[in-house]
Amino acid sequence: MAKLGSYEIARMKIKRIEKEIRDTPYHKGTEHHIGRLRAKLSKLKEDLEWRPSTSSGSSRGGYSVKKQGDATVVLIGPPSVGKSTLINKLTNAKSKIAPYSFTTLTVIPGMMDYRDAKIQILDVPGLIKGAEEGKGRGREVLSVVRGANLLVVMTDIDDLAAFDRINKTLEKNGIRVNKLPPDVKIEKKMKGGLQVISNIKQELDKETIREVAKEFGYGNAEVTIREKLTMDRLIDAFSRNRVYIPAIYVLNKIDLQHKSHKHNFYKGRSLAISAETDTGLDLLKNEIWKKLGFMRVYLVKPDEEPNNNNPLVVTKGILLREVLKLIGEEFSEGKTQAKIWGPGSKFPGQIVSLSKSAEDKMMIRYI
Ligand SMILES: Nc1nc2c(ncn2[C@@H]2O[C@H](COP(=O)(O)OP(=O)(O)OP(=O)(O)O)[C@@H](O)[C@H]2O)c(=O)[nH]1
Ligand SMILES: [Mg+2]
Repeated sequence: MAKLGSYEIARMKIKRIEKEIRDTPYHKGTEHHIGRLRAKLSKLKEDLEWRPSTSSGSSRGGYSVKKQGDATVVLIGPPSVGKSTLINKLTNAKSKIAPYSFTTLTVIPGMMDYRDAKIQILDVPGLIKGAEEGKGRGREVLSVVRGANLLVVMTDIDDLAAFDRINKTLEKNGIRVNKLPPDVKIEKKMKGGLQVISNIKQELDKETIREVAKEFGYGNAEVTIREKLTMDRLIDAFSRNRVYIPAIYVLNKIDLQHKSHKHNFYKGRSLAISAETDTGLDLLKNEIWKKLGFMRVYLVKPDEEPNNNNPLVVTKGILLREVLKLIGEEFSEGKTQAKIWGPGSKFPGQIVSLSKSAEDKMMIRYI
């Protein structure tokens, strides 16, 4: 019998704990036991990520693409749903298209110019079942996904179930889609044991929260909770490998929709497009822009009338002070206020402090 590597041993441990969790009925009396098992499981999975999998062989090149532009969008979905067709339409990329699966084998980057922003889009190999175990370059694809600012999850009208399948794969890999991180602050202390502070009544009992914290190695810490936690969110709060990424769901090939009317089911949840006939592509670009939280401000030079000549792409909620920082030191020196026109101004040329928020299409002259 072949000797088991540490990867296989860890996977066996994971399987065993997963079984124990399945076999343990969940109620108040077992809650902290389950909490501990879940924490153990999460830690084991974290460790696995840093080890090479023997089953997927050595990592080949092509998967570490430099992030460029104002944001990076990763396009994922099952094989042959039209990912490459779409990236070729949205960007300058020339990704190979073919009527069979596994046409794209590495990461193909493209750049989309949209509303003065440069948005990088990455076309990756199709995600298949078992991706997290390395099938179909799955682990490499998932690691590219982790670096994304936004995911476009794509399938076609013949495989509506792919959305749920892919969501599960992402979840299993610690990738949280369209969710905010748990509102939990963990402060390590030198002594004093574990303090759990919550201003809301929690359904989980404090003992469970303490057990989980301990399992993650926090013996002395202050844990401040500001949301009602489920067990999943509690584990997420302590796990270091979680990422929180927004996503858009796209259903392709609606030009073939006579084949199936089922996609109505996904209306509201997904955007229906045809990459081949360009249907819905403008809507998709707008959705990408919105979901990235982008907006534009216009910088007005001291000697100029308000105008739209110098756009700057920024994210919503940014303060005028932060916009100034982005422009560079030589411009920001000595500037303490701003004169603004358009959205956000009470009247044209209003003078405001730099702690004001910027608004989409605001014209700004720093003074
Ligand atoms: N009818 C129709 N066919 C499409 C559409 N988009 C892509 N296709 C076709 O679907 C097939 C697969 O397209 P690709 O763009 O190569 O798909 P992919 O998702 O990149 O596939 P992999 O790289 O193998 O994962 C090709 O024959 C395309 O011409 C569409 O909107 N409508
Ligand atoms: Mg492809």
